[in-house]
Amino acid sequence: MKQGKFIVVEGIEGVGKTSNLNLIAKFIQEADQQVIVTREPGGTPIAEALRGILLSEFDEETLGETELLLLFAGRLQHVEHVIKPALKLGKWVVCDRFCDATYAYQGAGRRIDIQRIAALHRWALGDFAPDYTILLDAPVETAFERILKLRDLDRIEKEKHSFFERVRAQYLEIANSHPERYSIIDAAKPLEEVELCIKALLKDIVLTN
Ligand code: Z5A
Repeated sequence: MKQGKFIVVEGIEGVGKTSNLNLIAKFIQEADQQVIVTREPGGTPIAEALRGILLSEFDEETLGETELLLLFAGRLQHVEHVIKPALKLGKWVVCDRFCDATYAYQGAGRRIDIQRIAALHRWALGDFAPDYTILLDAPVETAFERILKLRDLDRIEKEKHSFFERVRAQYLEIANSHPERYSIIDAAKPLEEVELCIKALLKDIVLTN
């Protein structure tokens, strides 16, 4: 049986992660591979319940460290109950966000020490990691213009502009430090152009597997 791969799509809100997930899944299916599409926070009943807590507003401040613990609690459920079993069956897994989102949002955004995040990450997941990550990158203004046309902002999205500039910068730093497992796509371009870039990238990842 051919081994499946774990592909993650990252980026700030509104860059088009959700819009492009199905395109990626379809491309993989057309290469005769089985694929599941999933997301973080979420992906299992418990992790989806934790997502609800993470994105909701309470009459009590949600500490950055609490976000961090909730995220890794949900992630452990997701990895053990969904991602690893699918990979074991030879399926590909396409996931909307994963651990690098935590380094970007809770690390750079909330300013939690990266070493503390890394220690929790190792404790929870060991060396389990995506095979490939696609970073959709666009200016914060562009991304928020898109979101604001669609819906109200959730608790995290109500953070200041500077928070999202730090998140975006951290994503770019991670991607530039790991060119072997990351591609950066300019998501400020029209969707059709972004789709063409993703398809070109997938040809390398999927068809050479
Ligand atoms: N979070 C965290 O803090 N730490 C973590 O470790 C993790 C997550 C995993 C939920 O994430 C929150 O959790 C998120 C980070 C935090 N909150 N914040 N802030 P999420 O992934 O569920 O939510 P999101 O990023 O806010 O998703 P989104 O709103 O669905 O954005 P998107 O998926 O990137 O965009 P989209 O839905 O595909 O597109 C938005 C609109 O733009 C839509 O109308 C599209 O048609 C349009 N679009 C997309 N691409 C284009 C292009 N290229 N041109 C023009 N228009 C476009």
